Amino acid sequence: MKVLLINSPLFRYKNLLYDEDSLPPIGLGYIGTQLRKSGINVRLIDAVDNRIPLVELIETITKAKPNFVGTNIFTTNYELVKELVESLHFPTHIVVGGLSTKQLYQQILTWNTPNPITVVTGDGELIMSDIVRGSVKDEPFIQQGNRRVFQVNQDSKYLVSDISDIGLDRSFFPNEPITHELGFTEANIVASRGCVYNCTFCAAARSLNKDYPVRERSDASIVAELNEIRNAFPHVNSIRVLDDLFLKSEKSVQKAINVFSPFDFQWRSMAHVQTFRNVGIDLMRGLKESGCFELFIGIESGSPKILSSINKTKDVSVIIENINKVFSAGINVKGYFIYGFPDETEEDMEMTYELALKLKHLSLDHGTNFRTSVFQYRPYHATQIYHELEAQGKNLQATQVTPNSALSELVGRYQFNFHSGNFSAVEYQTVEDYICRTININGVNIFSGLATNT
Ligand code: B12
Ligand code: SF4
Repeated sequence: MKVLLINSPLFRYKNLLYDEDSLPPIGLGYIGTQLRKSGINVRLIDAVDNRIPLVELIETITKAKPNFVGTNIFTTNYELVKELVESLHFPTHIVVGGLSTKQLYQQILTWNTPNPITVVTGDGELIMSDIVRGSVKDEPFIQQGNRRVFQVNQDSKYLVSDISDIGLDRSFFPNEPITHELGFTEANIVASRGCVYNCTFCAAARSLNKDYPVRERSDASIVAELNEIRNAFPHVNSIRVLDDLFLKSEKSVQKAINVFSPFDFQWRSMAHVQTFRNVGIDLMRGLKESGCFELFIGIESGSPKILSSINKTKDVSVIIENINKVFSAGINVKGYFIYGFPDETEEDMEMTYELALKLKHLSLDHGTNFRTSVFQYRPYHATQIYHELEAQGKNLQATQVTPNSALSELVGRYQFNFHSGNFSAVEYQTVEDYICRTININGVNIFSGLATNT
C-alpha cells in the first residue's frame, strides 16, 4: 500500500516573488509517523514549502499512483483542493482531514470523482492506518455510496486522548530547522491541542469544537522532545511552539518555565491578551529566564465595539496593561491585528492603528521590541461571524478566495494575503491602507527597537 500525504497548495501558480519560509505541517507529520510505524509506505509532499503549482502537483501524484492520497484543506484553498481531487484520473482513495473539515464535510462529499472519498474530522494519526488497512472500527457518521465521514471526537476509538507520546518523525519536514531572518535557527513543536477561548472569527473556538477535548502534553514528554531536537540538530537555538494557544493562564506560564528552563533554547509561542492578568512579576521574570524571547498575541483590534463583537476583552486598558507586563519582563511581542471586520468603521480602524502605535512606544520605553502581523478579515466556515453574515443574507462565497496580489506587492507575506470580500463599513482601499500602515509601523525594520524614525 502506498500513501501520499499532501500539505495542500495555497496558490494555483508558482509565484516567483514568493520566497517566504513556511512552517512544517506538524499534523500531517504525526499522521505520517504512525503510518510508517505501522509498516505502511508513506511520503509527504509539502506543496506550500515547495511552491508546487497545481498542474505540476496533479502530474506528480498521477505519476506516483498512490493507493491513498491524504490531504489537508483550509477555507482559503477549498477550490484548489477540490480541483486537485477531481483531476486525479486513476483509481485511488482520497482522504481529507484538518480542522475545517468539521464544517466542510458536506461540500466535500459532493466532489465530482469516481474515487472513494473519506473525510476525517479531528485527530488523523490513529484512524489513518486503519483506513489504509480497511479495518476502521468506528461507525461512519455519514456513509453515502463510496463516500463517508468519520468523526474522531471524544466518543471515537481513534481520539488521541493522551497526546504526550504520540511520536513525531521529523524526517518528514525537509524545511526544518528554519533559519529566521533575525539569524536564529528554529524547530517547531506542538505541546497542546485545542483552545479554551471563543473568538467569533476563529475556527479553533471552543464552541465549535465542544466534542473535541483540549489536551496538553506532559512536561516529561515535552522535555523528551526538546532533548531529541537538541541531539538531532545541535545548531538549533530556538523553539517555536505552534499550539493555538500555549500560554493561556498562570498555570501554563509555570509549565512553560518548567519545561524550557533546563535548556539553552530561546523560545516563542502564542499567548492571549488575558494570559498574564494574574501573573506576578516574579513569574514573568521566570518566563524570560526560561528563554522566552517573543510572544505572539492576538490583539486584533483597538476598538471596544469590535473587540466585544469578537469576544475579546473590550477593555483596551486590559490589553495595554497585560502587554506592558510582557515588555517589563524584557520579552518582545508580535501583535496580530485584523482589519475589515463586519461593519467596522474608519473610526474603529483608527483606534486599532493608535493602539498599535501606543504598544510600539511602550516597547521602546522598556527596551523591547514590538512588531505586527496584520490580516484582512476573512469569514471562515461555521465560525460565529460566518453564521451572522449568512443570516444577514450576505453572499459569502467563502471559498471564492483569491490571492490579494496588490496587497502582497505592497507589504510582502504572500502566503497570508487573500481576499474574499469586504464586509466592513468602509471602502476596501481604506482597509488596505490601514493594513499597510500597521504592518509598516516599524518602517523597513522588523522590530520597533531597530527603528530610527517615528
Ligand atoms: C500552526 C498553524 C499553521 C501553520 C502550519 C499549517 C499546517 N499546514 O499545518 C502555518 C502558519 C503554515 C499555517 C498556515 C495556514 N493556516 Co493555519 N493554523 C495553525 C494552527 C495554529 C495550529 C495547527 C496545528 O499544527 N495543530 C496541531 C496539529 C497536531 O493538528 P492539525 O494540524 O489540525 O492536524 C491534525 C488534525 O486536524 C488531522 N488532520 C490534519 N490534516 C489531515 C489530513 C488527513 C488526510 C487526515 C486524515 C487528518 C488530518 O490530523 C492531525 C493530527 O491529529 C491552527 C489552529 C488549529 N486549532 O488547528 C491554524 C489554522 C488551522 N490555520 C488556518 C488557516 C486559515 C491557515 C491558512 C490558510 C492561512 C492563510 N495563509 O490564509 C494557511 C494554510 C497553509 C497550508 N496549506 O499549510 C485556520 C483554518 C480555518 C479554516 N476554516 O480554513 C486555523 C484553524 C486557524 C484559524 N484562524 O481559525 N497555519
Ligand atoms: S483566535 Fe486564538 S484565542 Fe481566539 S479562539 Fe482562536 S486560537 Fe483561541
